Formats: sequence, C-alpha cells, structure tokens
Amino acid sequence: MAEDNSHILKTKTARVFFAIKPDDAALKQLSHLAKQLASSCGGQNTKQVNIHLTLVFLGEIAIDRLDALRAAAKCVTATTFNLSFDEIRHWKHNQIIYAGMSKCAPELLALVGNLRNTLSTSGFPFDSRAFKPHITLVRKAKSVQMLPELVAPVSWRVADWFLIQSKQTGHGIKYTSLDCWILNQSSSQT
Ligand code: 2AM
Repeated sequence: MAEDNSHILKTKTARVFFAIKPDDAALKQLSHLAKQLASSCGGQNTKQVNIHLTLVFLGEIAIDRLDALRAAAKCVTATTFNLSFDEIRHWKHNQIIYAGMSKCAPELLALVGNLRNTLSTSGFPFDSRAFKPHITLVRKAKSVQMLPELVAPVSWRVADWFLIQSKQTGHGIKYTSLDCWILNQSSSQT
C-alpha cells in the first residue's frame, strides 16, 4: 500500500511573497491609522509588525526551490524611489480597508514588472492579476461609509525589498523575512 506522505509534503512547502516594508516612521503612522480605522469601522487592524506592500504573491512553493527563487530575485535590477500613500479606500468583495496611492511611482511598477518577468523566465508561478498596490490596514471591516481622508500622505523612501514567508500560528499570521535585496541609488542622486 502506498505510504501517506501528505503530512511531510505539507512541511516541505512555504507560503511566500515579495514585499516592501515601510520605514519606522511610516510603520508607526500606518499602524496608528489601522487601529483608528478598526475602532471606527469594526474589523481587525493589521499589527504593526505585519504591515507591508505586496509586490508579487507566489503562494506555496517547495522549500527546495527557495534557493533558486532567491537567485532569480537577485537578478532583478531596480532603483530607489519615494512611495506616498495618500488614500484610504476599501474593497467590498473581501472587506479590506487599505492605504492606496492616487499616483503610482513608475519605479514601483518597474520593480514589479522586472520581478514578474524574472519569475516567469525562471519558472516560478505567481498571482498574475493586475498589480493593485495597497497596504491592508483592516480586515473584516463592517462599516465603511465614512472613511476618513488622510490629512497628510504617509511617505517614505524605499531602499530595499524582501522575500517573506507567511505562516499561520496559534496567535495569527506571522511573517518572516527570508531574504532582502537593496535597490540601486537612482542616477539623480549620485
Ligand atoms: P492582502 O493584504 O490584500 O490580503 C500575504 O498574504 C500578502 O500577500 C498580503 O499582503 C496579501 O494581500 C497578499 N496576497 C494574499 N493572497 C494573494 C493573492 N492570491 N494574490 C495577490 N496577493 C495576495
């Protein structure tokens, strides 16, 4: 009779995605905002430690492919840029309140585009729906009629990007950074 290895296979994959993390000041602002929104709209605020902007979501991949994934990501070239989140919006279909951008930095689109091309060339499947840059602040939001306007945008200079593993734990989702890549200084700064 064939051996049931499903329990082993489960531990041999990792749920991963590439993301940008806000700097400390932006993290604090976004975390504060998330708490305020959760208390006025209901729902669960994203913990400060979990706040991020997803670049590309891969989902489950075999642990023994992680080194190849890192090697592929290392080939992606991109430059530093400013990110500015100036909108609070929500999606009805998944009850998320998020920070969004009225204008997306072209360098962000270039980074995502280069990363997607590299992943495709290297044979890594990923979620290829249109990229909608957002930072999830509240999940399971209940009342979203009166979303506030931001008094000032939440901005920071993006210097690096990460490969992150997502794990469900008894205390909720835990994100662990597996690797990090530094963006090149843009020519206007050198
Ligand atoms: P969300 O915040 O809008 O849910 C870790 O799960 C991160 O990857 C979250 O930022 C999440 O976006 C994003 N994510 C989860 N599933 C995804 C999918 N199928 N496609 C794109 N991004 C996804």
